[in-house]
Amino acid sequence: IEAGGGVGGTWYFNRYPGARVDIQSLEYSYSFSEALQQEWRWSERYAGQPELLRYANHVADRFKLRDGIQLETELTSAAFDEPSRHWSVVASQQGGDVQRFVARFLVMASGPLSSPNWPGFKGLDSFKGKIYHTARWPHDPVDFSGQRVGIIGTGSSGIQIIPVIAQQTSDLTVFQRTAAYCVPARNSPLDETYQAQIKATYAAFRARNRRMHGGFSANLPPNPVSALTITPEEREAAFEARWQIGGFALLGAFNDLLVNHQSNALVAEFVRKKIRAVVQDPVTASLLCPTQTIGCKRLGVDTGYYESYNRPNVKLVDVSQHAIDAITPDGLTTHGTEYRFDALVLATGFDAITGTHTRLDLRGKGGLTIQEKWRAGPLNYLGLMVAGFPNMFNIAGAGSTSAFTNVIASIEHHVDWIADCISYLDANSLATIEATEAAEADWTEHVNMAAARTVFLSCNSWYLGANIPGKTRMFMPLAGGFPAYFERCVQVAREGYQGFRLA
Ligand code: NA7
Repeated sequence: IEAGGGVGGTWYFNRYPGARVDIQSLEYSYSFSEALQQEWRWSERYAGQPELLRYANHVADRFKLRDGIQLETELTSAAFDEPSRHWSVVASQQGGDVQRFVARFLVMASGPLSSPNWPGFKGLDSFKGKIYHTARWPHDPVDFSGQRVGIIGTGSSGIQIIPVIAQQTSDLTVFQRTAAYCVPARNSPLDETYQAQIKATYAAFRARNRRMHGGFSANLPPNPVSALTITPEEREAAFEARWQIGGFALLGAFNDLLVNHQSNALVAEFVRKKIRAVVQDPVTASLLCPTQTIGCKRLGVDTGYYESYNRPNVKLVDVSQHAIDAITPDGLTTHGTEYRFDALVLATGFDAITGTHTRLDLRGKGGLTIQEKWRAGPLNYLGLMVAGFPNMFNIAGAGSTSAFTNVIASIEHHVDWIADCISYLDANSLATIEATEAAEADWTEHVNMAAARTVFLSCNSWYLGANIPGKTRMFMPLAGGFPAYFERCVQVAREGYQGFRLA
């Protein structure tokens, strides 16, 4: 059941100009078929959204998956029926037709970043011009030429779209609540020789990346040395070398940048220096320099983001001290000033990881709703299952490494685990599998502890649910690294699905 009008999920919906993956294409791709990974040819180091969508469509065609996918259909409710031990699922099709399904298993592959965050700005409906959300971008090209554009949000989506719109409009005003740390993508056409080299030993390349903390190489494996044990000159040289490589490589320059605040402050200052060197106006440069811990929000991987602010048609407005008061028919007001524009872009992100579940009428045993279950945070076991919701699996959900890693590696791992689990149940004539409350409590503690060992709790991020007013603050993804997580899931299965009740 797929809400979109085509396959591709995030790459179907997030089709804003400049949308691009932040992990190298050769890594951010499926490994389950050697034929697929040999035949697909990536054109860029970091594929853009159109290429990623073509890839998703190619996979759907190549493996003849389309007959099993019902597009333009939205899951509205799902309830576990205890007597029959099946899920009753209701979905609505575009046009309003309601469809009912009965399913033994419910696999929530609804994505960690799929429910857009539409902030409840006062007066949003009164705006006379068009409003666009990066996560629901129209299919027809949007022409901003000659228009004054306002954009709210400077996360990964904002920092990708801003440089592109800046070239099209006569006047772009960016409203920034939190300055983002960005690292250069250094995107380029993918070198054919390099692509051929990787393909010659693709299985080994994938296996090596799965042993990395994030399930990907970040262009260069992490350096197993503390940032505090070497001279300032050596440290600067290490940061600079990784800055030149681009992407997430920078955070691998030392092994304690994300666990030690003193080391973290050093790399944060390194990036601030880079921002000040690029942005010519000192006031704008200072507003663009983030003050929070680096890495506790996902880094932006940019192409010309900071440079955009040197253009005469781009203006930055800080809304960190004084929030946006209201959207008006002609723009917005903040701190007593009205900013006027013809079109408004919301790059305001997502109700991440749990947002799609909690917007549904999802009921487990005894009619327990997912909203009640997750009132104090998204309890789960192994990120895969929730006690009280038998036979419901989550893919890349809360409590798993999820979007904290190369999400394609995480997805493949989950899909394999779930497929093996269902085969195991069938082979042993078992009808249901459900996480026990005890295993769930232990796992939730494990997820909390893993986050507590890092710097990730020190700023507001979507990982913590802090971007959604009223959402319970809890670090949702597992920060303990992909290899350990992978191994734990395998071990649980090997030992007869420890921590699960099978019946
Ligand atoms: P993000 O990273 O959540 O960024 C959303 C941005 O929108 C961020 O700068 C927010 O500021 C800003 N925002 C959200 N609500 C408001 C309000 N009410 N007022 C002003 N500014 C606001 O979402 P993205 O789509 O950019 O990226 C999500 C992930 O997709 C990314 O991490 C990658 O994994 C891919 P804030 O920082 O909350 O102060």
